[in-house]
Amino acid sequence: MLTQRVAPSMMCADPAKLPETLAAFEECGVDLLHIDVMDGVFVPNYALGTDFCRALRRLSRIPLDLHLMIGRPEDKIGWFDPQPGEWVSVHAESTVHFERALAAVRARGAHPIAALNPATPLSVLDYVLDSVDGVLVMTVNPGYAGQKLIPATLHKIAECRRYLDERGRADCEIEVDGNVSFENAEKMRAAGANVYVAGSSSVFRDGDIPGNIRKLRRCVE
Ligand code: S6P
Ligand code: MG
Repeated sequence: MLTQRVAPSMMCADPAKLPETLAAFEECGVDLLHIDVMDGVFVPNYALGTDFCRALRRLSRIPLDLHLMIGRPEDKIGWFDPQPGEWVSVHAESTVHFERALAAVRARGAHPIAALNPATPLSVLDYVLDSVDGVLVMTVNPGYAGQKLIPATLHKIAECRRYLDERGRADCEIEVDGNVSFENAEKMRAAGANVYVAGSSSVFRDGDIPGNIRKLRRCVE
């Protein structure tokens, strides 16, 4: 049985309130801090970088969950200095050296996660399954917070769970990212997800961060 994990999306956090937000996360037992790294090339937006990761490691003991939405990730993983126990997602669509990038994450003692855009078939995992600890199923197109769930991705989560179980990877985690509202989180959980990236649709909604985390946990426990 996989642990149900909550990973707030730091791109949605108010930078002016970072210390108190992190203190609330520690208090609530948040599992991972989701960091969206965007390079303006792989996705049409810029977001969070290496200095921000360094600052978070100083301010909090919660492991980082780096979501790399960048070209040539295999050349840049070291820039982020992934620490043992942290998670690093690499997009299958972002590199012709997918396995090399995942192996570079593993070499640093971090957890390699294969990230898939909504339109990307699960078959891209066929020859990298031994190199991953999890799959990040994007439930929106990457690039922005505040988008609407693409409904077909709910089936994809269920297919992904089946795909992994049939290949002896019941231990492989399924992370979901994009419009993880309270309502959608229940459906994602029913489909087989166990790691929830929580942004403007849940944890950062209406200001009550601890209340929102408790509510999200109730939806997925
Ligand atoms: C999107 C990014 C996500 C968002 C998150 C925001 O490219 O990977 O991690 O930050 O989805 O959450 P919400 O609830 O606004 O969709
Ligand atoms: Mg993300």
